[in-house]
Amino acid sequence: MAGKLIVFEGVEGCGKTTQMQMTGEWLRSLGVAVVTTREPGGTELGVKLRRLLLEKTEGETIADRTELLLYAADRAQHVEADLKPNLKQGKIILCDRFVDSTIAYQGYGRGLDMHLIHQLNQIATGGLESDITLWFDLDAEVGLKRKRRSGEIADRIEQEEITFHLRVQQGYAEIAASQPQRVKKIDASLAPELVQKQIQEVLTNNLQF
Ligand code: Z5A
Repeated sequence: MAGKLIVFEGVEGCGKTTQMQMTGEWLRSLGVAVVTTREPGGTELGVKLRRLLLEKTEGETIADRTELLLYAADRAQHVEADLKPNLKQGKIILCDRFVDSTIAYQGYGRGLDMHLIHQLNQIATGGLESDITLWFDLDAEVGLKRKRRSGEIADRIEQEEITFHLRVQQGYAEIAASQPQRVKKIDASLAPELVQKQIQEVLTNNLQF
């Protein structure tokens, strides 16, 4: 495949969305063909799954394994209908969350079996991996505070207790330590311009546009 898949990962409020936009603008200014997408919700079906996954529901709670399967279904559709076609066309894809979110949230956060998660990720992606994953390293409590300050209504996962978010944060740190070639740490505690500077350095040093 000719294109490149660049994934943005991290805890809530780490600044992924802000930085994806800035990165897109920077790459376009260099004449690079860029598309942006996200999980869950990168396809029409995914938008419906995202609503099911993140809206708070009265009464019935979503079981952990159901949640895992819904994220996997979203990903399988995203890979087939969006990521693979764009990569074939040589596009640079900026993707808000991918397989490491499932490892961090459903694996470290929910405590689901890692072997099962890896198997499902494999099925959902058909083996597609990111060319590079930018991990926005930020204290989970700082991220949640940023989100609260933004005034957005907290979704189902954000409302989990702080220990859940701390496990997710730890998960990302372990993923990054185990795959330093693919996962690059970005200090997300700095001002947006300084975070963007790190991203541009990492992408310039690791990818050829
Ligand atoms: N999830 C899962 O469990 N398993 C999976 O496999 C997948 C996902 C794929 C939706 O993700 C949820 O799905 C997520 C994990 C779960 N859990 N929740 N909730 P999402 O990515 O759509 O939602 P999110 O993690 O809450 O991201 P977000 O709301 O889009 O936040 P963000 O992208 O990290 O940050 P932001 O929107 O750029 O910034 C947040 C605020 O901080 C905003 O007011 C900014 O102006 C401010 N900000 C941004 N940068 C800075 C800096 N540098 N300094 C200070 N303030 C800043």
